[in-house]
Parts: sequence; structure tokens; C-alpha cells
Amino acid sequence: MARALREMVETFGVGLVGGCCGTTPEHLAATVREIGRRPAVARPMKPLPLIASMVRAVDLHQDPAPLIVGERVNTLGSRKVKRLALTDDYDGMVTVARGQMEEGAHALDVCVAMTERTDEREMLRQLVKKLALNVEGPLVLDSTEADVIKDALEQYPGRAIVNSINMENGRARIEAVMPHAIAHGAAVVAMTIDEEGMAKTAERKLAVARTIHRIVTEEYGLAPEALIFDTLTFPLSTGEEEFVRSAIETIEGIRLIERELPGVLTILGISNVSFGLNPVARKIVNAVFLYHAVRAGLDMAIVHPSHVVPFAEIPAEERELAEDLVLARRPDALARLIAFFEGREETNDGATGPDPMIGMGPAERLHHRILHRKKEGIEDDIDLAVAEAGDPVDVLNNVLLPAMKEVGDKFGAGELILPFVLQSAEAMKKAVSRLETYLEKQEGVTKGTVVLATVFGDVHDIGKNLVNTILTNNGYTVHDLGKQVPVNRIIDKAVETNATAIGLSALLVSTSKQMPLCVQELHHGGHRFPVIIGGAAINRAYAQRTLFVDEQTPYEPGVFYAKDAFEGLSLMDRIVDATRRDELVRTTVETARAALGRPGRTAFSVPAEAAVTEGATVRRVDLPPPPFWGVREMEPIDLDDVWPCLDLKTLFRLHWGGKGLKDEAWEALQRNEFLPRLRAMQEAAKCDGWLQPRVRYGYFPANGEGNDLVVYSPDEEEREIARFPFPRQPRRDRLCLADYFLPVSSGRRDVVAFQIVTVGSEATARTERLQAAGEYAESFFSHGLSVQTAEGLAEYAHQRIRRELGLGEEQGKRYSWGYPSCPDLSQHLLLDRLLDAGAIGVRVTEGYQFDPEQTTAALVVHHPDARYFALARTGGEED
Ligand code: THG
Repeated sequence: MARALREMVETFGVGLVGGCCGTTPEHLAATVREIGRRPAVARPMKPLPLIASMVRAVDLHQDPAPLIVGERVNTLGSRKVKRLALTDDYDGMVTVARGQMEEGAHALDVCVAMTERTDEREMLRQLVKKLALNVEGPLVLDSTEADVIKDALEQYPGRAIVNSINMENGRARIEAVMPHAIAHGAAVVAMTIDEEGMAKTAERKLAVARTIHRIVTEEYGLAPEALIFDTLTFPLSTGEEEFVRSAIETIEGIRLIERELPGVLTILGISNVSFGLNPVARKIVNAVFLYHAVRAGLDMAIVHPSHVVPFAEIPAEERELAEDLVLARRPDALARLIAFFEGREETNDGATGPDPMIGMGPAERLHHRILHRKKEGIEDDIDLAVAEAGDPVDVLNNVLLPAMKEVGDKFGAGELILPFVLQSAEAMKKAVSRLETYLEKQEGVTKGTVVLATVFGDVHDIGKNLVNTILTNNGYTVHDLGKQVPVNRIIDKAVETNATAIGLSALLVSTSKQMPLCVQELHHGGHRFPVIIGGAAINRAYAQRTLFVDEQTPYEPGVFYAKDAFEGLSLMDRIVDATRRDELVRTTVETARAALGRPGRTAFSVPAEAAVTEGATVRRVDLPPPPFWGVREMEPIDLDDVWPCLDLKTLFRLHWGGKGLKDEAWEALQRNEFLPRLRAMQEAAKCDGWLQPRVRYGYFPANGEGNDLVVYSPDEEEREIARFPFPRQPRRDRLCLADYFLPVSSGRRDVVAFQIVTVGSEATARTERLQAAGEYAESFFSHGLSVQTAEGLAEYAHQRIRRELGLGEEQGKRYSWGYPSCPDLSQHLLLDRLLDAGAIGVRVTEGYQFDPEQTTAALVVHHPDARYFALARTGGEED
């Protein structure tokens, strides 16, 4: 026996021998005699390109390539998985993982990152544990956090792939992640990103790959066979010039890396290439991209396995369209592809996972539905919950209001964006409406009554509508008087309804002056309504000044500032409670006194500059000949021509509430929520005509005179018909818009263009209808799109004017009223006179705003030196 062992040691390099149960000391003594002590034989070890789960090893070199990595067990890549993860439904995620394996995945990418949660580390550990026991395929651990990767590796009983490292912050990520990868013998995905961002060209991708290769193989001793490069790709759906060739560069990058760095592997997230396209088009584009990437040497692909269409099965025409796009073979490839697939529906896809509400009682389900914005079926749960609790008021106070409070808290913490809050409010409204059928005979279920209005002269009410939505759905009775409401109507309504408080909103500095006016009126009339104010032009300091009806006397019931709808709600909750209200009034007055009492803190003071009339001389330039003199309406405008001018970033971030998000969460929000919604709304707008783009514009003879732009009649060049005084910078370059026009003294008339664009009043009407119908989110989205479409239309008109004047890229700046160089909104009246805004259904309000709200006007300056400037800032003056 001992001799046999020696043979094993000598011929096969066994490093350790011994005995356990059944062996005796004699046997071990014989073994020691036979073998003795000898140094362990170093065995030649060739690292194999294999990964493994607990039960299965998988060759990274699949034949045929590629190795399929299932993409869907990813909270950033699947709505369903995110839902499951948010409710800690690990079994649900295991089911998705099994499905991916059944559909043909060799391995699974696993990611549980979410902005809604902070426990990614624990979640991934849990999920990895479950998956290891329930799914045969090896795992790709996808996280940006080193400690998340560390715990997952420790949990995993196989050889995993770490996804991923990069050089976005130099060596930091490598240094954070590599020690764990090495300790656990994992393979590593390295993305070709460095401090300059995602490498765009094949050469740059190779260069970044070389650097990473050197560091991880030489310094950390990673085998090239365990190093998998991801050459990353950008979506082709943007059509942006900069990215037209990105798929080609990605494919070329694979070819270069496979050639230049022997032994390493390559991987790609295929679906990225087709984000933003319709699902049918996506499948085809993905398939074509995958085909070409594999031909270039791609080893592994992250995909939705059942969505992979064999290249040979794609109809020739579709293949051609997709190849045109992927291989950048023609400039109109994107448009042709979109047109071809427009309206094509998926046959059947995406079964819905297990319902997270299984096993919940009615109260718990109500909470879940409100938090997760699921209004379908909420009425049945109200019926059940009322039956269970016996008292509808209980259901309101103990179930619905706490759920809405949680929504508000999450919004406050930046975990929810506004449209989602509105969808929760929609669910809430449906629940409350049902609840009201039980409440008919009960008195006093309202927490209080609020009279709400946007002040006189102001046409903006999206913010006020939000306040209405939140208060209504938190148990208050709201009388919403709409926009442009005069002070006396507000007060009359408050008296009539015996209001608990008055809420006032204003967007503009000019109209916000209605607020102190209202407070003065209330004070002199001896009224007792607390006032809450808010809106874009309002801040806490303004509210503090508004609180005081004269130097010493505060308006006794109080004036309070609410920065958003939820602060308004929290104020109301204190106002309806007598003790908390006294405390609130007292501290508000004290704070205001302290703030206003401090010297030099009159927050509204604009430094009084002596009027400056002289600027630097502006060089003379050739005058562009206008195509006509006077005013015209642009021929009927097709919305499809306006969409390319839409500023999506402003729409999504500012108007649709996405500004709090970044990175993956922001990307996911765009592709999962905003882009599909935008496309649907654009289609709808074209069909039912709720956006009606109209433009009036004109060219006039004009001159500068001091700080004034003087406009002359197109028919009689001698007759002055309008004069626009503009402010001049008091310091620095002393710029003033009037300078960009030939002076009167030159004896020649210059030319100025004016434009006014609107998308019509139906947009406003639609927003209001939706709001009234409780479709809060849709109303909010509609409003945002209509405002931004008006901006896009302004850009469209502007481009047209520049073209007609024959101006180059950088020439022909557009100035709208309300901006620093052109601040005086009352000049809208002059513009109205010049262009006859009424001809396209626009009028100017008493506050000098346009009605309908989705209207904007501008003047266009052809002078090549014209630039945007601010007035009194001390730093850089570019606006
Ligand atoms: N490289 C590496 N890792 C990656 C990526 C990569 N991990 C994540 C991602 N990119 C790959 N995973 C996905 C997952 C899903 C989708 C795309 C890429 C996807 N999801 C649908 C969508 O957003 O339209 C799903 C919608 C839904 O069901 O909710 O397309 O590039 N190393």
C-alpha cells in the first residue's frame, strides 16, 4: 500500500498523502518510511478558460461562439426583476434565472443595483446563495461596488466572472476589485473606459485594453485567459453623428484586441446597441450586431437568450436595413429602419412573473398598490379592507394616508421621481373615491379645506396642480380656482368655504407681487386664513417679507413658504392642529424677524446702477437681405419636422422630473419609461391634433439708438412703429442688444427678425381635462411635452429665419423676453402689435405673459458678434 502511494507521488506528482479511518499507525509509519519528506512538486498549471457553478463547468470558448450570458436577472435591465427585488422576492428572481437557462443561457449576469435601496451588498449575497443552489449555470456578478463583489464571491461555490473593472477613475477600481477576484480565482470583465470616458474608436479601445491588460496580468498575476474585455457600444437610435460609427468601432475593437492581446477573451452587452428602438426592430438590429461581432471574434454575449434571432432566419430586407444602420452604410439608415418597423408589434413576449401581492391581506395590498403605483383592482381591496376594519375612516387614516406619506418621504429622499409620485396619487384617488361611497353619511372626514389659486396675471399652474393632487389625496378638500385669479375672488371663496388656509402659486417675479397684495387685503379685512405660498419665483425670504404687512406687524394667521407640494402638505398638517399651529406661527414670525432684522438683508434689492447708455462700438457688417418685409404666418407645420428640434434632456430632466437621477438609473428611466412614453405621445399628438404648431414671424427695418432698438414700418421706412429699450451691462463690455444694429446715425436701416410660436390652446385644455379626471401623471407628461414642443418649435422657426437670411452656423442669435439681456416682459405687448399674435390665437395677459402658456416669442439678431450675456454678475458674463 505504502509502495503504491509512493508511485502516485513519483509518477503523478501527488503532493499530500495520509490516511483516515481504517488505517493504523503501522501503515502510516510504513508510508513515512517509503515516501519520507520531500518538497512539494510544482506542477505545471495551465489556466483553463473555464467558469463554473457548484455543479457545472462551462468553457468560455463555445463552439459555435458565443457563450450566451442571460441578461435579465438585472434590476437595471428588467422592470419585472426590479419589482421582484424591491419586494425581496428572491424566489421570483430564481424563476427568471431558470427561465433564462431554459432559453439557452450558458451563464447568467446578475445585478441588483437600485436607487430605491441601499442594501445591494446583502441583496446580491442572498440572491447568489439562492441561485447557486437552484440554477446550474455559472454566474457573472454585475456590480459597480467592490464590497458587493467581495461578498458575492465569498458566497459563491464556483468560479464566477466579476463584471466589471474599468479605468474611469484611473486605477482605483482595479485596486478595489482585483484582490477579491484573485483571491477567489474569478475571471474578470474589463470595460474599455478610462478617465476620458468610454473609448469611442477601435484604436482607443485597444489602447485602454492594453493598459488594463498590463496592470492586471503583471501586477496582479491574472491569467490572460481569465481576462475578458468589453469593448462597449452606444445606442444607434439617437442618430447622432458622433455615434453613427460606434457599432463598427466596437466590432473593430474586438478584432484588434483578439489579435493584439493573445489569450484574452471578449464580451459585449448586445442589447445596448438598440436601446430606444421598437422591440421588433431591436431583435433584428441585435441579431445583426451580434453576428458581425462574433465574426470579428467575440467570445461571449450578454443577451436575452430567447430574443436571439439566428442571422440566417432574418428576412433579407430587414437584414439589409439593420446592416445599413449597424455598419453605417447609409446616412438615412436609422430613419429607414424606424419607418419600416413603425407600428410592428411583438407577437407575444414577456410573461408576467409571480404576483408580489400573493399572500398579502387587503390593507397590506392597498399599501403596496399605492407605493407601487398599481391602481387596477384597488377598489376591490378597499371593499375588503373596509369589511375587515369595519370603519372606512380607519382605512383612510391607518392604511391610505401612511402609504401616501411613505411616497412623499421617498420623493423627499430623492428615491422617487415626480411622475411616479403622481401615479401613486392616481391610485390613491381611486382608492379614496371608492372609500367615499362608505363615508357618505359621516361628517368631518376631511382634514381641512384649502382654497388654491395661481395669482392674477400668471398663466402657469402645473405646480399648483401638483399641490392640489397631493393635498386632495391626503385627506384635504381643495377648491382650486385655477390660474390668473384676482385677489378678491380668492378671498371671497375662502370666506364662502370657511377655508382652513389659502394656497397661492406664482411662477414669475412680476406676478408674485400679487401675494403681498393678497395678504394686505386679508389683514385689512380682518380675515383669519393662514396663507401658504410657493412657486418658481418664491423663496423663503420672499415669504418672510410677505408675512409683514408693515415694518412691525406680521399678518397674524401667518404666511408660510412651501418649497414643494409635500412641504405644503406638512404645513397643512400642522395648521389643522391647534397646538402645532400656534407653535408654527410663532417660530415662523420669529425666524422672519431675525432674518429681516439683519442689516443688509433686503434680499430683493437690485443694485441701483446709474443708467448706462454708452457701449463699445460694434463693428459694421454686411446686412443680410430678408426674403420679404413685414409679417407672415409660416405655412402649416408638420409635427414630424418639429420633433428633431425637441430638447430631450430638458424635457426629461426638467419637465418630466428626471433630474434627480444619474448613471444607470437615469439611463434605465429614459429607456424604460421616458422614451417609449415620448414616442407614444408623439404618435397620439399627430393623430388627435392636441399640439397645433403655428408660427408668425417677420422682418422689419431697424436701427439701434442708444439703448433702444427702433423698429420701422416695412412699408414706410421713415415711420417708427416700435421702440424696445434694453438694459446695458454696467461694467465689463457694457453690452446691450441695441448695439448689434446699425445706429440711426449711419443713415442706413438694418434688419431685425421677430418670431412668435405656439402649440395652441388645446394643449392647456388637455392638461386640465386630464388633471380633472385624476390622470395626474398623464396630465403632467402632457404639460411638459407641450411646453417643450413650443420650445422646439421656436428652435424650428429660428432655424428657418437663419436659413432665410443666409446666416451660418453660429450666427443669428435668438433672444427671448425674460432673459438677462432682454428682461422686460411688458415688451410682449410691442411684439404683439408688430406680429399680430391674435392671428394665431395668442393674447398677452395682464402680467405680460402669453396665453396659451405654450407660446414663446423672440427677436433674432443677425450680427455675427451677438452673444448671450448677463447684466450685473461679477464673474464670467456668458449666460
Ligand atoms: N457590458 C457588461 N455588462 C452589462 C452590460 C454591458 N450589464 C448590463 C447590460 N449591459 C446588459 N444587460 C441588459 C439587460 C437588459 C437590457 C439590456 C441589457 C434590456 N432590457 C429591456 C429594456 O430596457 O428595454 C427590458 C425591459 C423590461 O423587461 O423591463 O434591453 O454592456 N459587461
